[in-house]
Amino acid sequence: MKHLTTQVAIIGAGPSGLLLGQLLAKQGVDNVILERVNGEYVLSRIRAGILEQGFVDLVREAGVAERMDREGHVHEGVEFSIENERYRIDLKALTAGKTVMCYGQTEITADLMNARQAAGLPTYYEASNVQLHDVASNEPYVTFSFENEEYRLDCQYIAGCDGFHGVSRKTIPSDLKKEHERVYPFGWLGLLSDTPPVHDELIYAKHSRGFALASQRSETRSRYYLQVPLTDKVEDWSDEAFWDELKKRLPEEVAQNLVTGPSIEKSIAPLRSFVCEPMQYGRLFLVGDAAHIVPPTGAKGLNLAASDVATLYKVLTRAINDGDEACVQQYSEICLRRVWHGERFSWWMTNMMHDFGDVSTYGTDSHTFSRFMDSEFSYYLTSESGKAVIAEQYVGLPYEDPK
Ligand code: RFL
Ligand code: PHB
Repeated sequence: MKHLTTQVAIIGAGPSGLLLGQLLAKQGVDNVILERVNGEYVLSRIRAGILEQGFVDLVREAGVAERMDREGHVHEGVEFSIENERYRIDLKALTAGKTVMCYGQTEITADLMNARQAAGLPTYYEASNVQLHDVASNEPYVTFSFENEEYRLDCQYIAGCDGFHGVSRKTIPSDLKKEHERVYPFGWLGLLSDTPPVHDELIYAKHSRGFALASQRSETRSRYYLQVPLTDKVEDWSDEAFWDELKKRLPEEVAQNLVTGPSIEKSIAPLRSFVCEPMQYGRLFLVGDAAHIVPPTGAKGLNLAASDVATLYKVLTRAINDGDEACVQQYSEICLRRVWHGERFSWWMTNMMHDFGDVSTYGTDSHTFSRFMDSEFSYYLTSESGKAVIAEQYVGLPYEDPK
């Protein structure tokens, strides 16, 4: 058994783990990251594209913003459509100047990986059988296997940044946590292509054939999504079938401009709302997808991970550098307040924009529910105060500082 020691053991090298590691290191706090898969695999997962101002500021604070500031695109507005009707929400005007940044999760992750490597900070990729021990004590530790050797990592705190299927959340005894979950009766089929985006801002399309989203990564790379039944498989969808269906769901005048091409990546993601309460157990803190999942309709998943990271790095720095150990007790409450707002917004946008078919919801039959949602969506998109409500949440609610 090899012995290692650090101040913070971080489980998972996704965006949460890497950003936390970078911010802690900047404050002089030692950390080691353990990741189950290899770096290329982490970078092959095509996910988020929209970063809130709070996230952008945090990446700048971590000193890793150079490429994001050069290559990312600031979006001052976002579009929604209902069949052929288009509605623009002027984010900047409705939020006193706030905007979002279009820059892929893959790019942020690559930037953080490079910065970590350049700083010589330790990351164990392909670490298997990661297990957390004595997390409720003052001397927690983690064991794992790496290159056919067994390791023990002693630490002061553990950050569980290992996503929804990770090991950290499972370490919290079931009688001490409450898990809230809603699984939706459909998924999103995503396609990435080296084609120019169909529009310079995102378009979220509500359509009788189902939801669609026109997103982007750069002037030459597009990301599109279609709502699909959970029974569909990626193999069922040729590129041609995808483009045909997308054209039907986007407003006609937009669809006319769609440039199609071969897909670089295609995958189906199930949609889920999930929260684990509390997000802390002893010296273990859950961060990002390990603690909560949102359906992607509000572009909130990665952004909620970032606000958890902002809170955790501040309380851990105070506990470790200033000896203020009581400070960490605020972590879960601060995070959960913002998480529930993001959960509610994502759930609401998902309800308003998707076709729930014949699934009856909230005590109404499916037809009535669908009418309520049609009415709610068109009301919010045509009322100035309604648009302001969407804009305020889309750009992201403020972060709360620890006391
Ligand atoms: P991740 O990215 O899942 O990383 C967790 C890491 O932990 C590793 N791991 C382990 N390591 C060691 N031992 C174990 N036992 C381990 N088990 C797991 C994993 O290999 C992995 O590397 O979680 P993190 O860092 O919290 O980041 C969360 C984000 O990835 C996620 O919230 C977003 O991608 C959600 N999301 C979006 N968020 C936004 O804010 N804006 C968007 O526009 C947006 N679009 C999306 C999205 C997610 C999507 N999918 C596929 C779920 C679009 C899609 C389609
Ligand atoms: C994306 O570009 O992948 C994306 C953008 C906005 C969303 C979800 C996904 O709401």
